[in-house]
Amino acid sequence: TETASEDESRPKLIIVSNRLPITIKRKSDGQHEFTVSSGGLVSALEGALDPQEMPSIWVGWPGGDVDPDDQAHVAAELVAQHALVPVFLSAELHEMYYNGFCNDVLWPLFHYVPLQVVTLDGERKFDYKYWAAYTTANQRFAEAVLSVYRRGDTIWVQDYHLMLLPALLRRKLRHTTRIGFFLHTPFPSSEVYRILPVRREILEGVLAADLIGFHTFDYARHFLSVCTRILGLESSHRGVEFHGHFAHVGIFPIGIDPNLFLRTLELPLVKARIEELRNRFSKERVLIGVDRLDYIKGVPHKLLAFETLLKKYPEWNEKVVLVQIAVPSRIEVEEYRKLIAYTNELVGRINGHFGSVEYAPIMFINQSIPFEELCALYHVADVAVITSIRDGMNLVSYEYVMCQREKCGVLILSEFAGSAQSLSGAIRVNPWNIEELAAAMHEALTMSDREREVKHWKLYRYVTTHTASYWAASFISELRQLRDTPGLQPST
Ligand code: GDG
Repeated sequence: TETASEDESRPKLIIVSNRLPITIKRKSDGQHEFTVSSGGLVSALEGALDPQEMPSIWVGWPGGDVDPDDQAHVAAELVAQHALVPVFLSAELHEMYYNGFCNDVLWPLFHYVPLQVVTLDGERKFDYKYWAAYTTANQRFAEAVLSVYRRGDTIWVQDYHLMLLPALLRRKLRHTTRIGFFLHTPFPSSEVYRILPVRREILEGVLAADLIGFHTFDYARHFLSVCTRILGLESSHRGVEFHGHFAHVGIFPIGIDPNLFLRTLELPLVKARIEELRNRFSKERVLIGVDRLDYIKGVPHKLLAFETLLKKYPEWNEKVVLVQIAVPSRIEVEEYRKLIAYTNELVGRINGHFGSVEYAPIMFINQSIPFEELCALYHVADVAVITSIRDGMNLVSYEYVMCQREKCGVLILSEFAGSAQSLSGAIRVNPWNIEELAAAMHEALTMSDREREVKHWKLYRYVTTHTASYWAASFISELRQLRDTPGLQPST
């Protein structure tokens, strides 16, 4: 792997995200073991970057607690072996920055869940101590970026955790340094965004970037209108000027790595598992749901609609199952614990009512499953059901399509997911309309072969052309081309 120290002179791309794509484990002999994870962003960047043309380095929180005595040599090893630069945060700072501000203030608000004044235990949701932690954490990231930055480097900041970072960096870097920012969540309408007590600070943080990217046209439009209404700035569809600096705004819908799914389905182990699952479900049709257990994913809506399907269309009793993978997520945040309790109750109620010794309508898997198992399940499922009440994009919808070349399964997709803007081959639903959602499940289960094929190929064409590496490559190339924007001095 190319590292900064091997070739200090060549301009590089510095990627910054909350979490580094790595897990660190301390072995019994005191040494550290690193496992690089293969998340969506990792494969997107792998496909998009040519290390010969531009080496890259990644800055982020390495996860867990690394003993302060070990930090220096862990950092040295990570940089040298993997071109990863760790930002160590104390457990307390991380808790307040990540759970307190990112996941309990920004995340709900960006998904149209307004802030509550107080929580059940009497604590305020928006508290300046969380905001202070967010500011401090962003400063730590800035210091780490600056420690590896060399003149000519390009910087790409990811997501809502780091919205102050563009401005913090800009203070120290000349204006010819290209800084990009991409938001993976929705950006809400101004009437919701304006609730945020630190709405100006967050906007000013992001506006120091040269290029601000969103998944969809609507998110970009909301952002521009917020700049006008809250900061009183003039904007055009191209972007917005703030303190003599022009922040370009662009739409870059993310995708997946389609070949990863095609390759995985060819593995003998996965083929064998598909056979097993086919036998297991020989008498039942299968609906599949795959979600982090987050309130934005609308899992209760899905369960209620499935219950309505069984009630209103009794012919499906004992003939259909819903396999719901619900990966536990952010369990330190109260809202997520309430969601787990409610979801468990619903599953119990529905299985209790419609189940028998031979049959349980819902298989609720409240844990993460291996990627190979996920692909096999996608492959055998007749229908995928995505009911997000808001979702920046939703990659599960793309992944299901890639695993359905043979069966041409049906995709039921919430109109509140970013991916609904582009996946016109899906049955699009409003997840709040439980009756309509149940009817869509029935429609999907009874759709003719011909219609399924037509819909599938529409979806397939989109997913295979709008890939993750296409996303990353277009963002980076647009960011770098801004060098040539008239009025800006060439970078030295
Ligand atoms: C955010 C935005 C946006 C899930 N369960 C298992 C598993 N997964 C994988 C899926 C998929 C990923 O997790 C989830 O991605 P999504 O895009 O659906 O959702 P978020 O995590 O909320 O991501 C979202 C995304 O950022 C990118 O910009 O699309 O809107 O909210 O890849 O396959 N993977 C394995 N086992 C599981 O049990 N191996």
